[in-house]
Amino acid sequence: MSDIRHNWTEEEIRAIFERPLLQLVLDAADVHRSNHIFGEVQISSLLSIKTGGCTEDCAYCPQAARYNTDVKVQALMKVDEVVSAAQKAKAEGSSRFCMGAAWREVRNNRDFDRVIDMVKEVNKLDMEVCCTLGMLTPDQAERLAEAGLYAYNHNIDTSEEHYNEVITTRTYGDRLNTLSNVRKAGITVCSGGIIGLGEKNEDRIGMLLTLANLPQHPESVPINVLVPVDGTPLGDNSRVPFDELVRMIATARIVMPASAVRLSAGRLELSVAEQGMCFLAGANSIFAGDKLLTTPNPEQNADMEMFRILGLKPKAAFADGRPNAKVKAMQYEPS
Ligand code: SAM
Ligand code: DTB
Ligand code: SF4
Repeated sequence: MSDIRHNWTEEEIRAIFERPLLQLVLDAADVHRSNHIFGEVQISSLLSIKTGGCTEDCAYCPQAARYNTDVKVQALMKVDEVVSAAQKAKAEGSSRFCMGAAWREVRNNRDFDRVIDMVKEVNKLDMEVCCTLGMLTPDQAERLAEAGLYAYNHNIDTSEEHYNEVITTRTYGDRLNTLSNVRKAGITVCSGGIIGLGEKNEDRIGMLLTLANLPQHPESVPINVLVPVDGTPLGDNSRVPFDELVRMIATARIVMPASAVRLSAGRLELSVAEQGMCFLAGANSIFAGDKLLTTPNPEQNADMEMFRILGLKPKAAFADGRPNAKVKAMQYEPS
């Protein structure tokens, strides 16, 4: 097992990031092998439970109301529809089910009550339940934890320096605050970002520095490649070259050795060989299913074929334990 460090310096991370690519991949593979079962990949499914019409101005996002995209606004789904989607995802091999809402933040209203019911029902399927609903207060995080939420996704997206070029309607500090509320409630943290937003290498290094120096590393670190969507301010951005994605994944693997690094949005444009190199470089999680939230993702058959070709195996649900139970038990243990 590698040392888990929270005192990385920018120079140290830059020195890793700038290694010759194949050397970097080999080093990341070593770290990966000593901390994880090599070839085991977590499969997570996404469902957009409330789509579009969002008040925020995230420049990459097709769901922001202010941009003219093809996304159709859809009100919060019904609980039974969500449960059916989760059952289908489980039957297709997913161990985690992530529900996303195009909200700035959670409000204490009937919609939140319904999300709580969704969490309870999906939890009964023995899947790891995840939500991404925007900003959360400590009380809301606590309610989600009590309902059985396993993970909460809230991305920092980029470096603090580049953040204001991409989003102006909420701050970097707001994001970190939500992550801290999630952590305190005993829910596992899923947080990463996007490459291809017009950031420099310094910003990619800065984002990894922020994540790697959190008091506890996020259990999952999604690395998304921007999916440029027509009508958004970043719709004309060019695609991130594949070697830059590999470099990002490998560096994340080395600085956060125990975390799951998720090869997230952008897989549709990658060949099996390119994805294979990402797995070699330490990626050990994917989003499966033919849709992410609103944009397409590889078909299930294509992913099954990729698993066969590369000799990958799906990771079972709760293989890392049930942290809600663990945290609660620790809290009540006599000292
Ligand atoms: N509204 C909530 C929020 O912003 O936290 C949850 C949903 S939001 C769509 C979740 C994440 O998806 C964003 O933080 C961003 O990292 C990612 N994302 C959104 N649009 C994307 C795109 N076009 N390409 C890649 N990633 C994207
Ligand atoms: C994450 O890091 N990526 C997912 C999930 N967390 C919520 C979302 C990707 C969205 C891609 C654009 C879309 O499909 O709308
Ligand atoms: Fe809204 Fe989330 Fe999209 Fe930002 S990323 S516009 S908060 S749905």
